Amino acid sequence: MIAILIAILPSCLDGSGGFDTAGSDEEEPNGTCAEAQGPYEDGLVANGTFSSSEDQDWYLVDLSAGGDVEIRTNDVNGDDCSDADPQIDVYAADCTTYLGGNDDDAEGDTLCSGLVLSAAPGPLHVAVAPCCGVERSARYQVEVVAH
Ligand SMILES: [Ca+2]
Ligand SMILES: [Ca+2]
Repeated sequence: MIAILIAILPSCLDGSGGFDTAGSDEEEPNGTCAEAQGPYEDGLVANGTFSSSEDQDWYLVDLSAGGDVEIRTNDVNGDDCSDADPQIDVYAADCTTYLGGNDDDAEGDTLCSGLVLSAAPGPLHVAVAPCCGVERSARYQVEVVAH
């Protein structure tokens, strides 16, 4: 059993520094900006599940300082996010000002998503949803890190 666990561990690490299964669990309903769960401090790590192709999961992060903020999804399944194929979209405090988004990472080598944007201090809304309308039920992890 120990040997099996050791063999599995490396697959839990992704190219952006790995992940920690600690963190907040997603709680439905969270399908709109008004229902965003939080507020969380930056450094949020949240573990969620897409229950269908229509599932949107919104999170509210209250940034204590302005500057560069990285929002990314991590490969929790050891499959380069190919199961969840999560898309990230980021909105300002008013829920309508679009700040940026990403589907597959800029390097194109995984279906995990990630972006860095310059944000002012205050609320940031992060929507995570399965890309492209394909029916999915899959786990993902989203992380918001201020630099
Ligand atoms: Ca969900
Ligand atoms: Ca949801």
